Amino acid sequence: MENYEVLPPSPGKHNMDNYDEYCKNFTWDIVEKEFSWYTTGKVNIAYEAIDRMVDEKGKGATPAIQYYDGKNETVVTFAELKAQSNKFANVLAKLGITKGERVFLFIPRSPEMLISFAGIVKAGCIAGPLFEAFMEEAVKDRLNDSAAVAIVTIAGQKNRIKKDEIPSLKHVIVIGDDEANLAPYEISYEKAMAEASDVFEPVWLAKDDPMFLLYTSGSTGKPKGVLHTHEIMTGMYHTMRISQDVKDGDVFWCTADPGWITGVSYSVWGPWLVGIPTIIVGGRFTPDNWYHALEKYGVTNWYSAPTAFRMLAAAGEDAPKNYNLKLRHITSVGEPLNPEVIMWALKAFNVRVHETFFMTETGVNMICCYPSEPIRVGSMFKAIPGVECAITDEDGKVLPPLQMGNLSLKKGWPGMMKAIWNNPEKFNEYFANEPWFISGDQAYMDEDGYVWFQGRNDDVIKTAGERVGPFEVESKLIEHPAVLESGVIGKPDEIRGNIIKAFIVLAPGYTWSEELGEELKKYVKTGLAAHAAPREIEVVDKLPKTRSGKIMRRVLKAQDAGLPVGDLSTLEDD
Ligand code: 6R9
Repeated sequence: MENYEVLPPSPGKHNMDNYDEYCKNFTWDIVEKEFSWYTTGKVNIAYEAIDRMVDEKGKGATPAIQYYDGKNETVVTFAELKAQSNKFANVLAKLGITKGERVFLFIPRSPEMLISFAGIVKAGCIAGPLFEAFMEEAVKDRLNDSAAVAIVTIAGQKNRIKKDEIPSLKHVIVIGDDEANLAPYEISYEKAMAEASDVFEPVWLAKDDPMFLLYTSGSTGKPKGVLHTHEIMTGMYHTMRISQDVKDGDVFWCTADPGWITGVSYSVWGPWLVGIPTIIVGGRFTPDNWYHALEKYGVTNWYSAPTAFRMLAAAGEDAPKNYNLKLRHITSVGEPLNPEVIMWALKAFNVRVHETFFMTETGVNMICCYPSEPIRVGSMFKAIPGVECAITDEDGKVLPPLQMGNLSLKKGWPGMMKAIWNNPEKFNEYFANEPWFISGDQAYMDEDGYVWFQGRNDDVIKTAGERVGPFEVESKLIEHPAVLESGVIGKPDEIRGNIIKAFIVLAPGYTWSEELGEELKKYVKTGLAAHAAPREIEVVDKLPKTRSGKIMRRVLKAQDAGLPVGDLSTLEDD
């Protein structure tokens, strides 16, 4: 057991002050009772998160969206969000789009992104949020895999949607375009919204009807569509209370983009479900912009990521002193939280940073530290009440304390993915050791049940908190005529956690140059997505491979770190 520092609980009152008792008495029923469907049987998250806030909870005039682009601010109240999302649901209905059909969102962070998301879900359709940095191939793959019928986008991004290559796609709804520029299949968002009625009865569903489909990367193959249901609202509500510690009067800001799971659960739906506004800060990240947003809104509860904290720390410990901040609870997700970040936050804000662990597949926070409990620096604490965590071996056997193994969660919590779109084999892989959901992460538990994260079990890369599959980057690189073969790894980086590094074998007739390197980076950036582009490229004569020809990325990683790689003359089996 390593040495670790212990930080005492945060001062003040917290939702989990009676941790032991709360855990002892917890059943999901306690959370479910908060929703109207518990008695009516009529389910739609958009009703619980929006309409009900207006109709039953007197929150019509409360802001639901506070959008700030660094200069201008837009506020959308719950009453306006109800009306606007009704309009958008009517736009879809008029197009003949019905329950269960896939409608994608390809919009930078903005009120329109959230309004259309809400409208899609209210209409009983499945929303497909896409990160705005995706380029045409990434967009095409996701729309084709899910047979999407419509997509909402902005004028500046519509050229990345190649409708001719997406047979299922019938409609492209464009925000901010001149009507003269619209193709016959394109619809002006503004015009359609102006013409639509603001009255719409939510399409009533069952708890396990699909709500959204979010594509995420694995270590092999193209990104997989993780399907979530309306039941995720129970997990969102629960974790907004216990993990994010949100109480009446709190101001909560989750900095994640709604194109990723943290954004969907905590920048969009989580705040609405507990009746508070979501704060959306548009534009580019700069320390000044973020500190300014924290001050402007008087943020008390802040959810962000280690890379962002490290970037802020790099701007200087004293930088926050220029701002009048009200922070009292900070949470972090997406990558390991290094002790330096926790120490920086203690100095800069006099607030601890609390780990939260979850995945696209788990939907909501699974393991987290609470403000009412001491922090063992480096540990993620324990699974939330209602979820059981264990460290298991290859056969699903639960391992004793201090043994490293698979971080596993007992299946069946509200918010767990329902399916991998069109890919039951992949879905079943997660549950090969029933009743455990296998995360793909490695961890151990100490004697007191605290979970200590140790890293991924596969080749998935976390760069600046974003999940990138090496296969996608490798595939893109070998499409370039200069690249014969490629192997892609995450290389440890002080700020970003990892950066993407590509090893390439050049095609005959090509020689390496700085220009070629730049060209290849740009090639991935414009073909796939900016965040997936390699920051480093190294030319090698050949790549280490298994007997069946699979690239051994673990060997590349070890070589790159200057670690022993074992005897490479012995080829490995898969
Ligand atoms: C929410 C999100 C999931 C993977 C996960 C793990 C890593 C998430 C973490 C963490 C260390 C934490 N991860 N939280 N690693 N400490 N607190 O990031 O979802 O993009 O699907 O990634 O992120 O490796 O398996 P997603």
